[in-house]
Amino acid sequence: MDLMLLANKFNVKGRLVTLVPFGNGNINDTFLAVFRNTFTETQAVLQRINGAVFTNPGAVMRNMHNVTLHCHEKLEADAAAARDDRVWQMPRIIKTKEGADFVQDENGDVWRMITRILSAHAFDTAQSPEHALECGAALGHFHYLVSDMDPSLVVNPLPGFHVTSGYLAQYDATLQNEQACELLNASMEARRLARYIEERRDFAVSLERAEERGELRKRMFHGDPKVNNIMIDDFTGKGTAMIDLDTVSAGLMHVDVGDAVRSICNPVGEEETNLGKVSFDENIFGAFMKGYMREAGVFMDAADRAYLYDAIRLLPFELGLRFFQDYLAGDRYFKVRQPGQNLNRARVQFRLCEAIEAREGSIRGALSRL
Ligand code: GN1
Ligand code: MG
Repeated sequence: MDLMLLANKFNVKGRLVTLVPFGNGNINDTFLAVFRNTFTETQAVLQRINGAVFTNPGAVMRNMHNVTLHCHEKLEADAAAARDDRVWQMPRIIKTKEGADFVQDENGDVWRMITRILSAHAFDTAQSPEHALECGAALGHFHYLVSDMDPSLVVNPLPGFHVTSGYLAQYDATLQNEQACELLNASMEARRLARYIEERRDFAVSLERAEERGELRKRMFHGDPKVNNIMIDDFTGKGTAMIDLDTVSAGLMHVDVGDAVRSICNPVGEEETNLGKVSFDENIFGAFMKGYMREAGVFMDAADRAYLYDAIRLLPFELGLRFFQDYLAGDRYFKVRQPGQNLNRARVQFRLCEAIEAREGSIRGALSRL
């Protein structure tokens, strides 16, 4: 279906004047739609849910419906009570003219439209300690928002998501494939990364074991709180919204903290090719954790705190493993613009994991002072 026709199926006032690719997502296709009338304009985000990744896009939309319903009610009650120093926001689903939450095209692909958070931007890297603090506050506030949501209102949108043992199993299965072995043997860097994984197999299941022992428990989490999913107000510099709600479901808060930290504390971001520039910025880390604890510290007990370091070390390892497995499997999951991009992304995440391991004492020290 023509994209313009598709965008016009949603119930937005005004005439559609532009539709342009938008954002840097690795999974879904995203466009900015601008609708104008005589006096003003409406900007909205049109997205195709990647059906190869999210095999049940209808469930993703039902989750989003229930999560936004819960959070919007809470946000409005808090705003009415003037609880906060700012207006916290969350995107809303824009219904179709027929009143549905999404449109299905002739290929069976699911398209949705959501409101754009205006006068705010997200960044691919941390801009300053103040920015990192606001990212922490935004994630902490999000955890507060979903903390009293009934987890049975959401289904697991992506079975296996953030189950590191499952990613290891998938990696092992990929290595049984002849083409994957060829790719592995063709590059010294790939073989180095494979050794890197072997040395960390025991550690990789640390959070899963803690959950099995009952030390950690699943709550509602975001699932993908990387820095460019955190909107910052253009006028005040404060965090205002968490976006990309596809993976909001039951999970460990630790995973969110680890994932946000891995994306915020590496100053050069996920696509750097010079590993010498990849590092773990402890100053940025301290600021992020301060903002996070301010909003979500009350949800953490001693066991939760005891596993924060493992989460911070694990998430770059897990994402590196996912990128590397996808490289060996022929780039089926994460979108690539050039060959070898997923291999490079894995190099960056493993380098970051190494930087974290080298600073273990100091990171644990900072965590114990929170
Ligand atoms: C994917 O699409 P995007 O960029 O928001 C991925 C995350 C990764 C991230 C790495 C559903 O998120 O888990 O951390 O890429 N999302 C999914 O950039 O797999
Ligand atoms: Mg995402």
